Amino acid sequence: MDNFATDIKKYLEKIFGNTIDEASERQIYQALMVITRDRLAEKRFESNKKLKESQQKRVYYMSMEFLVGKTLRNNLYNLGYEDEIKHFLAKHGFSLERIYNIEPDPGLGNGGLGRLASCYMDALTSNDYPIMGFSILYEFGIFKQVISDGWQQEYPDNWLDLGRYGLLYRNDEEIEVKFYGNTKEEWSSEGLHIRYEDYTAIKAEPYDLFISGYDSDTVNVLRLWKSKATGGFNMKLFEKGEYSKSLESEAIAESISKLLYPADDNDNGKALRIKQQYFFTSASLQQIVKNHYDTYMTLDNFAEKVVIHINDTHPSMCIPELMRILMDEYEYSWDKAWSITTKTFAYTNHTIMAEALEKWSVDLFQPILPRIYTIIREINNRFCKWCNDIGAAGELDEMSIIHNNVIRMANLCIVSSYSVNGVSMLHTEILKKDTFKSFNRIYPGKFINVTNGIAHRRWLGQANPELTRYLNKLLGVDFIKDLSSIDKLLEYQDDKAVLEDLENIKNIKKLQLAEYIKSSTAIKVDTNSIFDVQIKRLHEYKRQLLNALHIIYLYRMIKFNGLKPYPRTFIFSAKASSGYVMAKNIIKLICSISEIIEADPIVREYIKVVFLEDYRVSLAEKIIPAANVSEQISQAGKEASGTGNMKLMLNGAVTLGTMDGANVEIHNAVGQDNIFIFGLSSEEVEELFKNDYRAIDYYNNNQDIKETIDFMRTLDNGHTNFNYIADYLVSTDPYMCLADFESYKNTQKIVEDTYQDKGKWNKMSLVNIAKSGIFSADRATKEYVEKIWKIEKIK
Ligand code: B1H
Repeated sequence: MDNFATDIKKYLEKIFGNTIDEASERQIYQALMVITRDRLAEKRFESNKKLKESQQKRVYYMSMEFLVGKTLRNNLYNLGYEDEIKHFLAKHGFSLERIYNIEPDPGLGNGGLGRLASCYMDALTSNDYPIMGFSILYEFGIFKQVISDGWQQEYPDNWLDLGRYGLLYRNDEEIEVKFYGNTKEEWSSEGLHIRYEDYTAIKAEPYDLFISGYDSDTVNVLRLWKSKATGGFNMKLFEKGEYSKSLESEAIAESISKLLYPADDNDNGKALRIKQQYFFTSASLQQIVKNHYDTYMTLDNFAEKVVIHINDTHPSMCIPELMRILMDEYEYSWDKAWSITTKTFAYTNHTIMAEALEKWSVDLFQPILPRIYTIIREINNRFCKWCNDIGAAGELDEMSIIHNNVIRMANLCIVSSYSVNGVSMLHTEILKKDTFKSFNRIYPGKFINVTNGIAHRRWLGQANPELTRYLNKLLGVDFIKDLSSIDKLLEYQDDKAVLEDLENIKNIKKLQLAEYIKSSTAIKVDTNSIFDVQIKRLHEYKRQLLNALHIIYLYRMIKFNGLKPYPRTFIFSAKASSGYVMAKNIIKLICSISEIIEADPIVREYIKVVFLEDYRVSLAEKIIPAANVSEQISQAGKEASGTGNMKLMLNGAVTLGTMDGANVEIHNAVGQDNIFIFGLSSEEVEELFKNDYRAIDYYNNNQDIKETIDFMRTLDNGHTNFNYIADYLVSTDPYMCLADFESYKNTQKIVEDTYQDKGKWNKMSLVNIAKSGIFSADRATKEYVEKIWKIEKIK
C-alpha cells in the first residue's frame, strides 16, 4: 500500500509536475484511475499465465451492452485498498468520495440486460472463473436525460472524456471486419472455395477494461471494439481543400461505434445496428479463433475449449461468422464446421415481447453481409429439410429461420446453440409452453432456466456500507463472500433491538436520498413518509402508468373526499427510448402530477411525487438503499425477470408486485406474509386477452376508475392536458392497467396500513434481506458454470 501512495505521488510529479498538495481533484482522479488500471494489468498477467498453462476451457460472453457502473470504487473495494487510500488522501485534504464522483458512469447499456452482463462478469471474476466479455466501445453511451418542463430531453453522453483512463488500448491486436461486396463460388479439385470481393473493410481497435474480483487473484477482461477507417483520411482531397469530403470515409467508418442505441425491448435503427452487431461479433470471433489456433495449432478441439455465450440475439451473427471462418479461412467442410459450431454456442433469451425478438428483412441484410446471409440461408435450408424428415414440417411457420423474407434471429440461435435459457422460472415456462413451443418439442432438454442474479458486493457492500457494517458485526459471517449465509439474520426476526437498528439504518439512507432529492429537484421530502420506489426503463408493460393513475386517485381523494393517508413519497426514475412517444408522455404526466401536488398545500402534506432525472447505475445505488416499497408492477407474463426487484429486496425494501418474472421467486422465498402481491396472473392475462379485453367496461363499471380518469382529463397545467393518455387507457390499454387497478389500489391500502405497524413492517423488511441469498449473481453464475458451460476455476 505504501507503494500505492508512492505511485500516486510519482504519477502526479511525472504527468502534471505537481506534488500531491498542489494537485487538483481532477489530477488525483486521473492518477487513481491509471494506477488502478496498471495494477490490474499486472494482476491480469499473473492470472493469464495460469490460464495459459492449464489450457482449460474458457467462456466468451458476447453482449451489445455492459452497464459496468463506475469502476474506481468497485476496483479499490475489490482490491482491498479503499480504506488506506481514503486515509492517505484525507491526510492531504482530499475526499475519496468526491474523487469517485468525478468518474462518469460508463453508460454502455440500456437497462437490465446490460447490467446483468456486468454483474456476471463481476461474480465470475470473484469466483476465479475464466471469462472474457466482448462488446463495442461506444463513443457515446446511453443518452443523458434532462427533464425540462416535464419533458425528457436527450443529450450526448461524452463518457470517454474522463472515462478513458480505465481503458488499455491494445494496438497489437487490431482486426479487420468486412462489409458489402460480392461472394464468388469457385470449385476446384479440393472442393468449393468462396472468394469475397469488392468489400469495404473497417478496422476494429481493441480497448480493454479490466474486471477485478473481490478477494480473488483473478482479473478478467472486457474487450471493447472501436471502429476506424482502414486507410485513414483521403489526403489527395484534403490537399485540394475538400476538407469535409476528405474525412468522409473516416466518419462513416467511425459511425459504427459512435452511439449506443437507446432501445430497450424494441429494435430500431436497422442498417447501422446490423453493422454494429456484425462489427463486434466478427472482430471478437476472429480473435477468439486466432488465439485458439495459436495455442493448439488446430481448431478440431475448439468446442472442447471454448464456450461462446450469446446475450440475447443481438450478438447472434457470431454463429454464421464462426461457420464462415471455419469454412472460408480454415477449409473445414460444412458438416465439420456445423458440428463444431453447434457445440460452441449457448444463448440466453431475455424477452418474449414480440417487438424485441429481432428480425431483419433479407433485402436489408443481404447486401450488407452477403456471405453471412448465404450461410444463414444454408443453415435454414438444412434445418427445414431435417424438420421434414422428422415430421415437423407443419411447424415450420413458427420455426424456420427465414420466413416471408425475414430472418428471425432467435430461431437462428435456438437451432444453432446447444443450450437455450430463460431468466426466471416463469419466463422459461412461457418460452417452453408458448413462444418456442415447437422448438421445445423437437429439442427436448435444450431449454433450461437460470434465474437472474445480482452482484451483491456492489448493490449491498458498496451501495449500503452502513447496513453491510451492521450485518457484519451482528451476524459474524462473511456474507459478502457468500450471500447465502445472510439467512442467519432470520434468527433476529423477533429481536426488537435489531429491528430498530435496521429501521435506523434505513432512515440514514432515506436522509441521504432526501438531501439528493432536494439538491436535484428542490423538493423537500419527509423522511418519515413511506419511500415508494419505481425505478426502471420507462415502458408501457412495466406500467408506471398504473402507479401514476393510483397517485391521481389519491390526489383526488385527499383534495375532495377528506382522505388522510399516511404520508408517502413516490419516487420515479426512468429513461424512455428517444422515439417512444407514449413513454415520454408518461414521464410528462408524472412530472406534472409532481408539480401540481407541490403547489397544493393540503395534498402535499400527505403525498409527494419525485421524478429523478438521468436514471443510471450510480443513481440506482443512491435510491435503492433508501426504499421502503419496491414497485414491480408489470403486466404478468411480460417482465422476463427483473433484477431491480432483487436489489431492492436485498436492501430491505418490501415488494409490491404482480406474479411476474422473478417476483414469483421472491414470493416463494419470503412467503406470502412478506410481500404484497396483486393483480391478474399471467394465465388470467392470456385468458382475458383471448376474450377481447375491453378497457371501457372497467371504466364504466368501476366508480373509482371512472372518477380518476375523468379527473385526469382536468389536470391541465397550462399547456398540457392528458386527454391523450386518458383516451388511450379507456380505448386500448394494452397492458391492462384498468383491469388491475382495483386490486392495486386495495393492495396499496394494505401497504399503507402495514407500514404503520412498525414492528411488523421491520420484520418483513428483515425477512426480505435474510432471504435474498439465492438472488446473488454468485448463485446464478454457478448455475451457468455447472449446467451450461462446464468450466473450472483458474487454479
Ligand atoms: C431485457 C431486453 C432488451 N429483455 C432489446 N430484453 C434491446 C431487448 O436494444 N434492444 O433492442 C435491449 C434490451 N432487455 C431485460 O433483461 C428484461 O426485460 C428484464 O426482465 C430482465 O431482468 C433483464 C435481464 O435478464
